[in-house]
Amino acid sequence: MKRSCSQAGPTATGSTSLLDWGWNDTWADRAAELDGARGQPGRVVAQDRDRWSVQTAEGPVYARIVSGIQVPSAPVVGDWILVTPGPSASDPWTVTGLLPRISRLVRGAAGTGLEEQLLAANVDVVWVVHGLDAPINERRIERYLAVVWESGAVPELLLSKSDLSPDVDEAVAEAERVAVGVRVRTVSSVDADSVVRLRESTRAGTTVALVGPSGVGKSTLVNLLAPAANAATAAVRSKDHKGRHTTIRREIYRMEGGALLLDTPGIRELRLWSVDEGLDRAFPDIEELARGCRFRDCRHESEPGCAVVEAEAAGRVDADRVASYRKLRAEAEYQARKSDPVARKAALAEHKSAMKTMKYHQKYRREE
Ligand SMILES: Nc1nc2c(ncn2[C@@H]2O[C@H](COP(=O)(O)OP(=O)(O)OP(=O)(O)O)[C@@H](O)[C@H]2O)c(=O)[nH]1
Ligand SMILES: [Mg+2]
Ligand SMILES: [Zn+2]
Repeated sequence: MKRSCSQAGPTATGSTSLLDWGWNDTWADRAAELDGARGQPGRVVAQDRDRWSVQTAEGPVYARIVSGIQVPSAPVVGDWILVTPGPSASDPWTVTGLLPRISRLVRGAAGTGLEEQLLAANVDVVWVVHGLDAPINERRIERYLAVVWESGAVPELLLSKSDLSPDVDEAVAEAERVAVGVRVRTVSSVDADSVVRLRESTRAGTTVALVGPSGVGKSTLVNLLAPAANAATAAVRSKDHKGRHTTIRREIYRMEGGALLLDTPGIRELRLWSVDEGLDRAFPDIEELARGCRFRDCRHESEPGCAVVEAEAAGRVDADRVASYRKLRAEAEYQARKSDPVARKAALAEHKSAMKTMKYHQKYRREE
Protein backbone atom coordinates (compact mmCIF):
# COMPACT_ATOMS: atom_id res chain seq x y z
CA MET A 1 0.00 0.00 0.00
CA LYS A 2 1.41 3.37 -0.97
CA ARG A 3 1.86 6.30 1.41
CA SER A 4 0.25 9.46 0.14
CA CYS A 5 2.61 11.85 1.77
CA SER A 6 5.68 10.47 0.09
CA GLN A 7 3.97 9.91 -3.27
CA ALA A 8 1.99 13.07 -3.52
CA GLY A 9 4.76 15.30 -2.23
CA PRO A 10 7.45 17.23 -4.00
CA THR A 11 9.58 14.20 -4.83
CA ALA A 12 6.85 12.53 -6.88
CA THR A 13 5.38 15.54 -8.63
CA GLY A 14 8.03 18.25 -8.70
CA SER A 15 7.73 21.31 -6.49
CA THR A 16 4.21 21.84 -5.22
CA SER A 17 2.39 24.79 -3.76
CA LEU A 18 -0.98 25.19 -2.06
CA LEU A 19 -2.43 26.21 -5.43
CA ASP A 20 -1.75 22.70 -6.63
CA TRP A 21 -4.13 21.41 -3.97
CA GLY A 22 -7.00 23.79 -4.74
CA TRP A 23 -6.06 26.86 -2.71
CA ASN A 24 -7.62 30.12 -3.99
CA ASP A 25 -8.75 33.56 -2.83
CA THR A 26 -11.82 32.16 -1.09
CA TRP A 27 -9.64 30.01 1.13
CA ALA A 28 -7.17 32.81 1.73
CA ASP A 29 -10.08 34.98 2.93
CA ARG A 30 -11.38 32.22 5.16
CA ALA A 31 -7.99 31.60 6.68
CA ALA A 32 -7.63 35.32 7.36
CA GLU A 33 -11.02 35.32 9.11
CA LEU A 34 -10.11 32.54 11.55
CA ASP A 35 -9.84 34.51 14.75
CA GLY A 36 -7.05 33.64 17.09
CA ALA A 37 -5.95 30.46 15.33
CA ARG A 38 -2.24 30.24 14.60
CA GLY A 39 -0.56 28.16 11.99
CA GLN A 40 -0.12 27.73 8.30
CA PRO A 41 -2.79 26.39 5.97
CA GLY A 42 -2.75 22.93 4.49
CA ARG A 43 -5.14 20.53 2.84
CA VAL A 44 -6.03 17.16 4.27
CA VAL A 45 -5.34 14.62 1.51
CA ALA A 46 -5.72 11.43 3.54
CA GLN A 47 -6.43 10.24 7.06
CA ASP A 48 -5.31 7.25 9.10
CA ARG A 49 -7.28 7.05 12.35
CA ASP A 50 -5.96 9.99 14.37
CA ARG A 51 -3.29 11.14 11.95
CA TRP A 52 -3.95 13.41 8.99
CA SER A 53 -1.79 13.67 5.85
CA VAL A 54 -1.64 17.35 5.04
CA GLN A 55 -0.24 19.21 2.05
CA THR A 56 1.25 22.56 3.08
CA ALA A 57 3.31 25.15 1.23
CA GLU A 58 6.35 23.41 2.72
CA GLY A 59 5.29 20.05 1.36
CA PRO A 60 3.55 17.06 2.94
CA VAL A 61 3.35 16.69 6.71
CA TYR A 62 1.52 14.48 9.18
CA ALA A 63 -0.60 16.20 11.80
CA ARG A 64 -2.55 15.20 14.90
CA ILE A 65 -5.11 16.79 17.16
CA VAL A 66 -3.43 17.55 20.47
CA SER A 67 -5.43 17.92 23.68
CA GLY A 68 -5.81 21.49 24.79
CA ILE A 69 -6.12 22.88 21.26
CA GLN A 70 -9.73 23.34 20.24
CA VAL A 71 -10.79 22.47 16.69
CA PRO A 72 -14.51 22.85 15.84
CA SER A 73 -14.76 19.34 14.42
CA ALA A 74 -12.37 16.58 13.39
CA PRO A 75 -10.96 17.26 9.91
CA VAL A 76 -11.83 14.94 7.03
CA VAL A 77 -10.27 14.47 3.63
CA GLY A 78 -10.67 17.62 1.57
CA ASP A 79 -10.60 19.96 4.54
CA TRP A 80 -8.40 23.02 4.69
CA ILE A 81 -6.85 23.25 8.13
CA LEU A 82 -4.18 25.20 9.98
CA VAL A 83 -1.16 23.38 11.34
CA THR A 84 1.87 24.28 13.43
CA PRO A 85 5.06 22.29 14.03
CA GLY A 86 5.30 20.27 17.24
CA PRO A 87 4.66 19.26 19.92
CA SER A 88 7.41 16.64 19.70
CA ALA A 89 9.81 15.09 17.24
CA SER A 90 7.57 12.03 16.90
CA ASP A 91 4.36 14.04 16.51
CA PRO A 92 5.72 16.69 14.25
CA TRP A 93 2.62 18.82 13.47
CA THR A 94 -0.51 19.88 15.31
CA VAL A 95 -3.94 20.80 13.89
CA THR A 96 -4.76 24.31 15.17
CA GLY A 97 -7.74 25.36 13.04
CA LEU A 98 -10.37 24.30 10.55
CA LEU A 99 -11.54 26.54 7.70
CA PRO A 100 -15.34 26.65 7.23
CA ARG A 101 -16.35 24.08 4.64
CA ILE A 102 -17.96 24.89 1.30
CA SER A 103 -19.48 21.45 0.83
CA ARG A 104 -20.01 18.41 3.04
CA LEU A 105 -20.53 14.94 1.67
CA VAL A 106 -22.52 13.24 4.41
CA ARG A 107 -24.34 9.97 4.93
CA GLY A 108 -26.15 8.30 7.78
CA ALA A 109 -23.41 6.30 9.49
CA ALA A 110 -23.41 2.58 8.74
CA GLY A 111 -25.22 0.49 11.36
CA THR A 112 -27.96 2.54 12.99
CA GLY A 113 -27.62 5.36 10.46
CA LEU A 114 -28.63 7.79 13.14
CA GLU A 115 -25.41 9.76 13.26
CA GLU A 116 -24.01 11.69 10.38
CA GLN A 117 -20.78 10.48 8.90
CA LEU A 118 -18.85 13.14 7.07
CA LEU A 119 -17.17 11.41 4.13
CA ALA A 120 -15.37 14.39 2.61
CA ALA A 121 -15.37 18.17 2.57
CA ASN A 122 -14.86 20.88 -0.02
CA VAL A 123 -15.60 18.70 -3.02
CA ASP A 124 -16.80 20.60 -6.11
CA VAL A 125 -17.96 17.77 -8.35
CA VAL A 126 -18.85 14.17 -7.49
CA TRP A 127 -18.60 11.49 -10.11
CA VAL A 128 -21.22 8.91 -9.24
CA VAL A 129 -19.77 5.79 -10.83
CA HIS A 130 -22.02 2.97 -12.07
CA GLY A 131 -20.52 -0.07 -13.82
CA LEU A 132 -22.05 -1.13 -17.12
CA ASP A 133 -21.04 -4.74 -16.40
CA ALA A 134 -24.37 -4.84 -14.50
CA PRO A 135 -27.87 -3.61 -15.41
CA ILE A 136 -28.67 0.04 -14.64
CA ASN A 137 -29.84 0.34 -11.05
CA GLU A 138 -32.19 3.32 -11.20
CA ARG A 139 -32.96 3.39 -7.51
CA ARG A 140 -29.31 3.42 -6.57
CA ILE A 141 -28.61 6.28 -8.98
CA GLU A 142 -31.44 8.33 -7.46
CA ARG A 143 -30.11 7.70 -3.97
CA TYR A 144 -26.57 8.77 -4.85
CA LEU A 145 -27.78 11.88 -6.65
CA ALA A 146 -29.88 12.96 -3.67
CA VAL A 147 -26.93 12.52 -1.30
CA VAL A 148 -24.56 14.40 -3.60
CA TRP A 149 -26.92 17.31 -4.28
CA GLU A 150 -27.46 17.55 -0.55
CA SER A 151 -23.69 17.88 -0.06
CA GLY A 152 -23.47 21.10 -2.04
CA ALA A 153 -21.31 19.50 -4.74
CA VAL A 154 -22.50 18.97 -8.30
CA PRO A 155 -23.08 15.32 -9.28
CA GLU A 156 -22.20 13.82 -12.65
CA LEU A 157 -23.01 10.25 -13.57
CA LEU A 158 -20.19 8.12 -14.97
CA LEU A 159 -21.22 4.89 -16.60
CA SER A 160 -17.97 2.95 -16.37
CA LYS A 161 -16.80 -0.26 -18.06
CA SER A 162 -18.70 0.66 -21.23
CA ASP A 163 -16.64 -1.99 -23.04
CA LEU A 164 -18.60 -4.62 -21.09
CA SER A 165 -22.08 -3.27 -21.84
CA PRO A 166 -24.27 -5.28 -24.21
CA ASP A 167 -26.02 -2.05 -25.32
CA VAL A 168 -24.40 1.23 -24.33
CA ASP A 169 -27.02 3.49 -25.94
CA GLU A 170 -29.84 1.74 -24.14
CA ALA A 171 -27.96 1.90 -20.83
CA VAL A 172 -27.36 5.63 -21.27
CA ALA A 173 -31.03 6.20 -22.10
CA GLU A 174 -32.12 4.30 -19.00
CA ALA A 175 -29.73 6.22 -16.79
CA GLU A 176 -30.79 9.57 -18.25
CA ARG A 177 -34.39 8.86 -17.36
CA VAL A 178 -33.49 8.97 -13.65
CA ALA A 179 -30.49 11.32 -13.71
CA VAL A 180 -32.66 14.29 -14.60
CA GLY A 181 -30.62 17.42 -15.26
CA VAL A 182 -27.37 15.60 -14.53
CA ARG A 183 -24.51 15.11 -16.96
CA VAL A 184 -24.27 11.44 -17.95
CA ARG A 185 -21.16 10.04 -19.63
CA THR A 186 -19.69 6.68 -20.48
CA VAL A 187 -16.09 5.73 -19.89
CA SER A 188 -13.95 2.65 -20.25
CA SER A 189 -10.45 2.00 -19.02
CA VAL A 190 -9.67 0.35 -22.35
CA ASP A 191 -10.88 3.36 -24.38
CA ALA A 192 -8.15 5.98 -23.98
CA ASP A 193 -10.23 8.68 -25.73
CA SER A 194 -13.03 8.33 -23.17
CA VAL A 195 -10.51 8.89 -20.38
CA VAL A 196 -9.03 11.94 -22.13
CA ARG A 197 -12.52 13.42 -22.54
CA LEU A 198 -13.09 12.94 -18.84
CA ARG A 199 -9.86 14.67 -17.96
CA GLU A 200 -10.60 17.56 -20.30
CA SER A 201 -13.94 18.14 -18.61
CA THR A 202 -12.28 18.95 -15.29
CA ARG A 203 -10.97 22.34 -14.23
CA ALA A 204 -7.63 23.01 -12.59
CA GLY A 205 -7.97 23.62 -8.86
CA THR A 206 -11.35 21.92 -8.51
CA THR A 207 -11.85 18.77 -6.48
CA VAL A 208 -13.65 15.81 -8.00
CA ALA A 209 -14.64 12.84 -5.82
CA LEU A 210 -15.44 9.39 -7.17
CA VAL A 211 -18.14 7.50 -5.31
CA GLY A 212 -19.96 4.26 -5.98
CA PRO A 213 -20.16 0.62 -5.01
CA SER A 214 -17.05 -1.53 -4.82
CA GLY A 215 -15.64 -2.80 -8.10
CA VAL A 216 -17.09 -0.21 -10.49
CA GLY A 217 -13.61 0.96 -11.46
CA LYS A 218 -13.07 4.10 -9.40
CA SER A 219 -9.41 3.46 -8.59
CA THR A 220 -8.74 2.25 -12.13
CA LEU A 221 -9.91 5.66 -13.37
CA VAL A 222 -7.89 7.46 -10.71
CA ASN A 223 -4.74 5.67 -11.89
CA LEU A 224 -5.45 6.61 -15.51
CA LEU A 225 -6.17 10.25 -14.70
CA ALA A 226 -3.46 10.72 -12.05
CA PRO A 227 -0.63 8.43 -13.12
CA ALA A 228 1.39 9.05 -9.94
CA ALA A 229 -1.50 7.71 -7.87
CA ASN A 230 -0.78 3.99 -8.10
CA ALA A 231 -3.97 3.11 -6.22
CA ALA A 232 -4.65 -0.57 -5.61
CA THR A 233 -7.30 -2.22 -7.82
CA ALA A 234 -8.64 -5.78 -7.86
CA ALA A 235 -10.79 -7.94 -10.13
CA VAL A 236 -14.47 -8.26 -9.29
CA ARG A 237 -16.02 -11.64 -8.40
CA SER A 238 -16.85 -13.40 -11.63
CA LYS A 239 -20.20 -14.83 -10.49
CA ASP A 240 -21.91 -11.51 -9.67
CA HIS A 241 -19.46 -8.73 -10.63
CA LYS A 242 -19.26 -7.58 -7.01
CA GLY A 243 -16.12 -5.76 -5.96
CA ARG A 244 -13.81 -6.78 -3.13
CA HIS A 245 -13.61 -3.48 -1.27
CA THR A 246 -10.05 -2.94 -2.39
CA THR A 247 -9.71 0.77 -1.57
CA ILE A 248 -9.74 1.22 2.18
CA ARG A 249 -9.34 4.94 2.69
CA ARG A 250 -10.22 8.22 1.08
CA GLU A 251 -7.32 9.93 -0.60
CA ILE A 252 -6.76 12.94 -2.85
CA TYR A 253 -4.45 12.75 -5.85
CA ARG A 254 -3.33 15.43 -8.24
CA MET A 255 -4.60 14.91 -11.72
CA GLU A 256 -2.87 15.74 -14.97
CA GLY A 257 -4.34 19.10 -15.92
CA GLY A 258 -4.51 20.43 -12.35
CA ALA A 259 -7.75 19.08 -10.89
CA LEU A 260 -7.75 17.04 -7.66
CA LEU A 261 -9.21 13.56 -7.61
CA LEU A 262 -10.57 11.98 -4.45
CA ASP A 263 -10.70 8.18 -4.53
CA THR A 264 -13.07 6.62 -2.00
CA PRO A 265 -13.73 3.07 -0.77
CA GLY A 266 -16.69 1.27 -2.33
CA ILE A 267 -19.92 2.13 -0.53
CA ARG A 268 -22.13 -0.68 0.79
CA GLU A 269 -24.88 1.51 2.07
CA LEU A 270 -25.54 5.16 1.36
CA ARG A 271 -28.19 6.62 3.61
CA LEU A 272 -29.58 10.06 3.04
CA TRP A 273 -29.00 11.85 6.31
CA SER A 274 -30.90 15.08 5.80
CA VAL A 275 -33.46 16.41 3.37
CA ASP A 276 -32.92 19.97 2.45
CA GLU A 277 -32.41 20.67 -1.23
CA GLY A 278 -30.88 17.35 -2.21
CA LEU A 279 -34.09 15.45 -2.72
CA ASP A 280 -35.76 18.13 -4.82
CA ARG A 281 -32.69 18.54 -6.96
CA ALA A 282 -32.48 14.80 -7.55
CA PHE A 283 -36.19 14.69 -8.45
CA PRO A 284 -36.81 17.95 -10.36
CA ASP A 285 -39.65 16.29 -12.30
CA ILE A 286 -41.53 15.52 -9.07
CA GLU A 287 -40.69 18.94 -7.65
CA GLU A 288 -42.17 20.48 -10.82
CA LEU A 289 -45.37 18.44 -10.53
CA ALA A 290 -45.63 19.30 -6.83
CA ARG A 291 -46.17 22.96 -7.74
CA GLY A 292 -49.62 21.89 -8.90
CA CYS A 293 -50.57 20.31 -5.55
CA ARG A 294 -53.44 21.98 -3.69
CA PHE A 295 -51.51 22.19 -0.42
CA ARG A 296 -48.13 23.75 -0.29
CA ASP A 297 -46.92 21.26 2.33
CA CYS A 298 -48.40 18.31 0.41
CA ARG A 299 -46.52 15.08 1.06
CA HIS A 300 -47.81 13.46 -2.13
CA GLU A 301 -49.27 10.54 -0.25
CA SER A 302 -53.05 10.71 0.03
CA GLU A 303 -53.85 14.43 0.23
CA PRO A 304 -56.70 15.72 -1.92
CA GLY A 305 -55.64 17.65 -5.00
CA CYS A 306 -52.16 16.09 -5.10
CA ALA A 307 -50.72 16.62 -8.57
CA VAL A 308 -48.02 13.99 -8.03
CA VAL A 309 -50.50 11.25 -7.13
CA GLU A 310 -52.66 12.30 -10.11
CA ALA A 311 -49.70 12.15 -12.49
CA GLU A 312 -48.74 8.77 -11.07
CA ALA A 313 -52.28 7.41 -11.61
CA ALA A 314 -52.31 8.75 -15.17
CA GLY A 315 -48.93 7.16 -15.90
CA ARG A 316 -47.28 10.54 -16.51
CA VAL A 317 -44.59 9.82 -13.93
CA ASP A 318 -43.00 6.46 -13.16
CA ALA A 319 -44.57 5.00 -10.02
CA ASP A 320 -41.26 3.37 -8.99
CA ARG A 321 -39.61 6.76 -9.16
CA VAL A 322 -42.25 8.35 -6.93
CA ALA A 323 -41.89 5.43 -4.51
CA SER A 324 -38.14 5.98 -4.48
CA TYR A 325 -38.64 9.67 -3.70
CA ARG A 326 -40.98 8.84 -0.81
CA LYS A 327 -38.61 6.21 0.53
CA LEU A 328 -35.62 8.55 0.58
CA ARG A 329 -37.62 11.27 2.26
CA ALA A 330 -38.95 8.85 4.88
CA GLU A 331 -35.47 7.58 5.56
CA ALA A 332 -34.02 11.02 6.20
CA GLU A 333 -37.04 12.03 8.28
CA TYR A 334 -36.74 8.89 10.38
CA GLN A 335 -33.12 9.69 11.08
CA ALA A 336 -34.06 13.24 11.98
CA ARG A 337 -36.61 11.96 14.53
CA LYS A 338 -34.38 9.32 16.08
CA SER A 339 -31.00 10.98 16.26
CA ASP A 340 -29.60 12.99 19.14
CA PRO A 341 -31.32 16.38 18.76
CA VAL A 342 -28.44 18.46 20.08
CA ALA A 343 -25.80 16.83 17.90
CA ARG A 344 -28.13 16.95 14.92
CA LYS A 345 -28.91 20.62 15.38
CA ALA A 346 -25.22 21.50 15.48
CA ALA A 347 -24.47 19.38 12.43
CA LEU A 348 -27.38 20.86 10.48
CA ALA A 349 -26.31 24.40 11.34
CA GLU A 350 -22.87 23.72 9.93
CA HIS A 351 -24.39 21.98 6.95
CA LYS A 352 -26.70 24.89 6.12
CA SER A 353 -23.92 27.43 6.36
CA ALA A 354 -21.79 25.27 4.06
CA MET A 355 -24.66 25.20 1.56
CA LYS A 356 -24.87 28.97 1.59
CA THR A 357 -21.18 29.34 0.96
CA MET A 358 -21.38 26.78 -1.81
CA LYS A 359 -23.86 28.99 -3.60
CA TYR A 360 -21.52 31.90 -3.13
CA HIS A 361 -18.69 29.75 -4.37
CA GLN A 362 -20.56 28.72 -7.52
CA LYS A 363 -21.34 32.31 -8.29
CA TYR A 364 -17.76 33.24 -7.62
CA ARG A 365 -16.59 30.56 -10.01
CA ARG A 366 -18.95 31.66 -12.77
CA GLU A 367 -17.68 35.20 -12.56
CA GLU A 368 -14.05 34.21 -12.96
N1 LIG B 1 -13.36 -4.28 -18.69
C1 LIG B 1 -13.17 -3.28 -17.84
N2 LIG B 1 -12.73 -3.53 -16.60
C2 LIG B 1 -12.53 -2.48 -15.77
C3 LIG B 1 -12.80 -1.14 -16.16
N3 LIG B 1 -12.55 -0.33 -15.12
C4 LIG B 1 -12.14 -1.14 -14.12
N4 LIG B 1 -12.13 -2.42 -14.49
C5 LIG B 1 -11.76 -3.57 -13.66
O1 LIG B 1 -12.69 -3.69 -12.61
C6 LIG B 1 -12.05 -4.17 -11.43
C7 LIG B 1 -12.36 -3.27 -10.25
O2 LIG B 1 -11.75 -2.03 -10.47
P1 LIG B 1 -11.33 -1.06 -9.27
O3 LIG B 1 -10.74 0.15 -9.90
O4 LIG B 1 -10.52 -1.79 -8.26
O5 LIG B 1 -12.76 -0.73 -8.64
P2 LIG B 1 -13.11 0.28 -7.42
O6 LIG B 1 -14.38 0.96 -7.79
O7 LIG B 1 -11.95 1.14 -7.10
O8 LIG B 1 -13.39 -0.77 -6.24
P3 LIG B 1 -13.24 -0.54 -4.63
O9 LIG B 1 -11.91 0.06 -4.35
O10 LIG B 1 -13.39 -1.92 -4.09
O11 LIG B 1 -14.38 0.34 -4.26
C8 LIG B 1 -10.55 -4.27 -11.79
O12 LIG B 1 -10.25 -5.60 -12.11
C9 LIG B 1 -10.43 -3.38 -12.99
O13 LIG B 1 -9.38 -3.77 -13.85
C10 LIG B 1 -13.26 -0.92 -17.50
O14 LIG B 1 -13.53 0.20 -17.93
N5 LIG B 1 -13.42 -2.01 -18.27
MG1 LIG C 1 -10.90 1.44 -5.39
ZN1 LIG D 1 -48.80 16.44 -3.66
